[in-house]
Amino acid sequence: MTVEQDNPGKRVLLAKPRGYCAGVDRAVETVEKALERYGAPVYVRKEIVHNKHVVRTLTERGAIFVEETEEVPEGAHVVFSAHGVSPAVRESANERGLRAIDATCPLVTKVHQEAKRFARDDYDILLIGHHGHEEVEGTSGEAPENVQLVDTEEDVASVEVRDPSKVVWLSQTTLSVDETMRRVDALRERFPELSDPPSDDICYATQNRQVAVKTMAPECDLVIVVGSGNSSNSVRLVEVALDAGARTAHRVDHAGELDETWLEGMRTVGVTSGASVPELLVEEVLRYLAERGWADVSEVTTANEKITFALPRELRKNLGGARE
Ligand code: 2E6
Ligand code: F3S
Repeated sequence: MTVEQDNPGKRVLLAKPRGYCAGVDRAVETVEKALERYGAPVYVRKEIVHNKHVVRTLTERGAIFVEETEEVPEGAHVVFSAHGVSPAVRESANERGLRAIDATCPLVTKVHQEAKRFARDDYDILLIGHHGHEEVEGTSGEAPENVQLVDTEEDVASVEVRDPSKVVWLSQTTLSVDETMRRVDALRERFPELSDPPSDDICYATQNRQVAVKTMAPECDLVIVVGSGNSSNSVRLVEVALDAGARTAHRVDHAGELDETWLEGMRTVGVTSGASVPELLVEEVLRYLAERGWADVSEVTTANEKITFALPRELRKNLGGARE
């Protein structure tokens, strides 16, 4: 049976932008360059980015992922992940004589600077984000006395501030834009003088991937989001797709997790991927779909990203050797 007879109208809409953002690209390259320059092993505190495939590949090349700097041998190189660290983590690494290389995304660092600035001006800071996520732990750690995490609706109702005229909200970089604005509206009902952040905390990459998936979702019977389960921005893409009208949406780490039954009776399948996802994993999903009759792929482009970030300072230094 030919593809056409099998199911006319089978098509794939492929979101663009999708996959690696500038911060992830820089963080992954940081570990690769550190391995090249210093040799294995290079220690990495937490997952460099929230993607199983990336972590496995770097482990194979000699990276050792640890939960805390205490696990790193004294004097060794340690890379801080793209999600950022609190000053307490930096101090602990310093005390142990570790040679730290900071792969924190510059857009996360920007939120840290905002937290420090508002704390200096003695504001109460309501940080919208997900409980337990490494990024909010790092940002909160910049001003633990001033920052309170607002995750759920219940948190909006229970949070208390010292002076309602000196309150600002900041956020994690990888939240759903719409969901965040709902939290802000609810917070503003309680604190009408709530100040906004000086610039967007939800980063360009998170926003762009959500706009792309929102654009194609109303036409999709199924949206497949490639990304790991602990990747906040990837998980948000599933929610955004469903909110925007996709009939169904599923997240998979790789093509091996796709389920044939999801495709039954479907015509238009949307595909996208989170900011920490190598394109190779998307290509495997497209191959899986093509083998089942979804070979007609059209890209839905809502932005062209050009942004790149320079490598961390420690790796930009020219050692005068052949390696640079
Ligand atoms: C660092 C900061 C923001 O879980 P989350 O979406 O935050 O993280 P990743 O690693 O999946 O995405 C990239 C990233 C890194 N986003
Ligand atoms: Fe940075 Fe946003 Fe990527 S904060 S790591 S550019 S998802």
